[in-house]
Amino acid sequence: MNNTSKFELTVADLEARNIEGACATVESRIEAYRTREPLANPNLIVNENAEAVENVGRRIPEVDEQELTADLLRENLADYGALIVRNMFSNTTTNTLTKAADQVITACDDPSKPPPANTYFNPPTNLSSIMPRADKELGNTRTFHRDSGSAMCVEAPSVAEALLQLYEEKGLKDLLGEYLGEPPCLSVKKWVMRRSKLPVSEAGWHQDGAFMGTNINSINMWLPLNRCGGETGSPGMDVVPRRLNKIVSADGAQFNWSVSSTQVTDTFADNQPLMPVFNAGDAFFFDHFFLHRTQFRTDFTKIRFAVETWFFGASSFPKNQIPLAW
Ligand SMILES: O=C(O)CCC(=O)C(=O)O
Repeated sequence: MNNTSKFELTVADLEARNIEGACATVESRIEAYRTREPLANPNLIVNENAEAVENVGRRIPEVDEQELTADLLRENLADYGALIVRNMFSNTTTNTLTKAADQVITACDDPSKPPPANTYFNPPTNLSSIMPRADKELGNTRTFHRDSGSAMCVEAPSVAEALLQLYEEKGLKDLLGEYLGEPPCLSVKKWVMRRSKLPVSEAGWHQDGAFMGTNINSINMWLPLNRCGGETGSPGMDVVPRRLNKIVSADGAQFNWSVSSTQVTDTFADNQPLMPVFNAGDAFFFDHFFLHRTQFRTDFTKIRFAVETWFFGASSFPKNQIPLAW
């Protein structure tokens, strides 16, 4: 990316944002998709009927921010299923986001005692009406996040709007639009701040397409906020380093959208999982076919914070993940 901006997200800037204004903006982003349906036959980046991609090596490629282009992203996802961009976000920005993630997740901890509206908590009023089964679905989604040590970014519209500004200043809106072939949108459910719970649960292998559907174009940017993965003592991600263009069977798995550890070991005998080391501010890109889980081992000692942002094509999105306009 040659137009990389030096934009930093500071706590002072974040907390100076207009709380009501941010909330109204996020509400209107959600409304923009209330009646909008995805195309029945979008032009898909990954074709499920294509021949399986030959394995090009057991690694996840890495580049610097300056090297990142939509073509490079496309080539690496086509060959390896993922790409790590090193040092994409500054320490100031990751420190601010760590505080934000901690505060947002804590604010969502006890639904019976919501805090007064503030920078880190002010959920849009249309969240329950936008969900397919209104309050039930919203309640289930929030319980799922609470149990997983995560919270939806839209619970804190000031944080959500600050993230969108950060991404736009970084040139990501244009770059991801070029990658997706049309402007990106985001999703209420799959835009998440994470604070890992220790110990980590083992049963987490999944491809996000298993519950989003596969008639979509997607790109996830997973942004670790502290050093993690490998032998760092803080959970990163376990990943199967290859391009997949189908959903792997859920046989023997805990959920119908997950994949058992035995299945991973047997199916990918030549492509055993990797556990990359990530630094705060790296960006890890992959799509809805990439097979991964929160890194599993029993001896983690350090919590890990992260922001997970899924982007979709403005007309090739999973309606069940509650799209919102960018
Ligand atoms: O943060 C994690 O540990 C899991 C993230 C994940 O599954 C995802 O980004 O799809």
